[in-house]
Amino acid sequence: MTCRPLLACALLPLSCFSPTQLDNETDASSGSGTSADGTATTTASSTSASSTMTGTTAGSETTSVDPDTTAGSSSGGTTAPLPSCGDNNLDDGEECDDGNATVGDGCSAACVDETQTCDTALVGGANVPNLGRMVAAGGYLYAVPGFDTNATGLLRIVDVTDPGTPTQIATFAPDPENYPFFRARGIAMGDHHVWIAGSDPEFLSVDVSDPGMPVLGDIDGPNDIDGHLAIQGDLMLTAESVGDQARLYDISDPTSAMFLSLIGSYVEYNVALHDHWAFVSGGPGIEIWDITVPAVPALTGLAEIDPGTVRRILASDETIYLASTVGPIRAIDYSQPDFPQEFAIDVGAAPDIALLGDFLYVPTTNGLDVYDVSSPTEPVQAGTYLQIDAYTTTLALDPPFAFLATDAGLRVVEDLPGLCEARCGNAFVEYPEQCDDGNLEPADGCDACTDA
Ligand SMILES: [Ca+2]
Ligand SMILES: [Ca+2]
Ligand SMILES: [Ca+2]
Ligand SMILES: [Ca+2]
Repeated sequence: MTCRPLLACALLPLSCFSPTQLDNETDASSGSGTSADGTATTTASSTSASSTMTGTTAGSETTSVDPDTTAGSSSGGTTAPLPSCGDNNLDDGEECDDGNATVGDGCSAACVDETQTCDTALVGGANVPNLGRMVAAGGYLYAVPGFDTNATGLLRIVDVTDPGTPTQIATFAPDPENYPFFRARGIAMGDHHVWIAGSDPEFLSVDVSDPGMPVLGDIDGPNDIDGHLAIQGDLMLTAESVGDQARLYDISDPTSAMFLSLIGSYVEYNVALHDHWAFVSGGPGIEIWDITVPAVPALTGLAEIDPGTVRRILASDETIYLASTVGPIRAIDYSQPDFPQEFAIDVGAAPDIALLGDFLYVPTTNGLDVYDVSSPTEPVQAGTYLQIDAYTTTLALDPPFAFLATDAGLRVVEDLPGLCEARCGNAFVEYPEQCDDGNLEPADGCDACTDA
C-alpha cells in the first residue's frame, strides 16, 4: 500500500511504510512503469502540467486538492539537487537523509522518501451489495441503493477511514408512516448534509455531521420519479426522469431548501452545475443555462444530440462529458455556450464517470481508466487499474481513493493519477513523469523526471 505524502499518511500512518514497496523500486528506476503487483501504470509522454486539482466536479461530489500544500512535490521542471543531501542529517527540503547516494534503499539520492509512491493498487473491498449512486467525503462513503431496492435503509453510510476494510456503520430512511414510497436515485454532498433525490417526495437532506448518527434535515418538493441532482455551493438542481422541468433551490439552510426557479424545457433527466452554468439533459438534447442570477435562469445554448438516458453529466470549464445509455462517453465543447459542439473522444463507454481537475475517470469491464483531459479533444491515458473482479456500475472519488460500486460489492483503488501527486526523485515513475532515477542530477539520461 502506498500513500500520498501528506494527506494519506496523516490518515494512515501505519500504511505508509509497507515493505512491499521496496519491491517496486527496481522496476521504477528502469522506467518500466509496472509495479510489483502487476498493476499496469501507463506513463504517457505528455508534458502537460497536470497537478492542478482544484475546482473539482464529480457529479456533485466536490473535492478540492490544493497542490501547493503538498510540500516538496515536483513532477517536472528543473529542481536543483540539495547540497546537503547525503550528509546523514535531515535538512530543510529533505524527506529523508540516510547518508548515502544509493537509490532503492528507501531514501533516494535526492533525499526523497521512496516508500511513498503513486503505486496504483486495489486496497480493499467489502461485500456491501446493491450500491447505487455514491458520494465520498471525509473518510465516509454515502450510497443510495441500486435498482434492487430490497436493501435495508435508504441511505447507507460506510466508514472508509480504513479503506482496506470498509465498514457500514449506519443506515437512514425517512419515517415510513409518512413517506412509504420514497425511493432514492441521485445523491450529492452539501455542507455537512447529504442530499438525496428520488420520488415522492422530490428530495431530502440528511445531517451527517456525525456519520454514525444521521439525522433528517429537510424533506420536500413535488412528487418526482427517479430524480437526480447536482449541488454547487448553496445551489441545488434537481431533475426527474419523466416530465416536468428541473428545479433550482437555495440550500444555504439545509433544513429548509428554498425554491428559486425552473430550468429546462421538458423531460429533464439528469443535471450538472459548474461555475454559473446549469446543464440539463433531456428531450431536446443538452441545454446550457446561465444561472448567474439563480432566480432568473436564461437558456443560452442547446447541443442537439440524442442524450439517451444520461447516467452522469459533468462539466469542466469548457467541456461537458456524458455517460449515457447511448454509445461511448461523449464530450461537448461549450466554450461558446450559445454554440455548443459535440466532438469525438476515445475514452470508451461506461455507466458512470467522474471528473477531478484535469482527470476523467472511466470504469471499464474489470477496472478503471484515467484520462488526462487538460486538452479535452486529445485525452491522454494517464493510468489504469484493471484487476477488479466485478463489473462497476457507479464510482465516487475522495483522494487518494476511488470507490467503485460493483456487482460484487464495494472496491477501493488508491493512488491513480489525479488522486495522487507525482514526486520527482522517489525512484518511481508517476504520471506525468517520463522517468525517475531517484536523483535530481542532469545529463544522466533522466533529468528532472524528463527523458533526456
Ligand atoms: Ca541532509
Ligand atoms: Ca539512499
Ligand atoms: Ca516519481
Ligand atoms: Ca537524473
